[in-house]
Amino acid sequence: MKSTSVIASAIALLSAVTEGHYMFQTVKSGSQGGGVYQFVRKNTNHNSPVVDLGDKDLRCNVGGTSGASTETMPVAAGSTVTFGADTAVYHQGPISFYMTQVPDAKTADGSTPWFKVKDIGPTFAGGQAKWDMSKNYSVKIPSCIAPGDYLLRIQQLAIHNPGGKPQFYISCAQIKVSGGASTLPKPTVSIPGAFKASDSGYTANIYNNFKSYTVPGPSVFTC
Ligand SMILES: *[C@@H]1O[C@H](CO)[C@@H](O)[C@H](O)[C@H]1NC(C)=O
Ligand SMILES: [Cu+2]
Repeated sequence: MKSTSVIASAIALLSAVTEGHYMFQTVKSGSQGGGVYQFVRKNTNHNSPVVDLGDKDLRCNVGGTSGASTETMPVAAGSTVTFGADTAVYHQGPISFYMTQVPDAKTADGSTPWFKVKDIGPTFAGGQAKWDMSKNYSVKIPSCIAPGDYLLRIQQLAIHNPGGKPQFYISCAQIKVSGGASTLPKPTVSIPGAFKASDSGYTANIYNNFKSYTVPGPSVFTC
């Protein structure tokens, strides 16, 4: 039918123009940081999302397997790091922060064990879910972890389209933690591997009787 093909081509056009997405480009901590892709590895996919649960690009996005041209930002353990995106997040879904300790943040490929530092899920009030859809998201670097190089990873999991595949929007920052202590963070997970197609927070339908939500991945490590 004619109307169907008109709709189909309209949808094709729409998905073509909406391919680029909000990208986390900056990190800041106190007076440190702020430059676009100074301390954050640059993706090469305009954040057209990663959707395959077995994809190594779930670690630091397409183009982010190393960071030779990315600087490493000094951060004291216990301080706050804020990511900034070029435009505010506009697909509903949770935000999570992960870290992995590495010998050298510039060359690390993200194959080392990751621990989760923070989740930002929805809040529920009056039967309505509210998602934090912002340009900036902050995380506190745990005060008890060992000093050294880490990748600090932000992940926004867009679940706005139940029935379609959830979409991962990711960036990794390179940081060098000073101070701290010697607590070994746990639990750790590998990426890919940490997210399963059967996770309730992956399959959730946010439009249908949506009253509670569990962010996918391991539990959050606290000191
Ligand atoms: C918030 O994000 C913007 C980019 O959208 C960035 O320029 C700014 O530095 C960020 N603020 C902080 C505190 O990181
Ligand atoms: Cu989109």
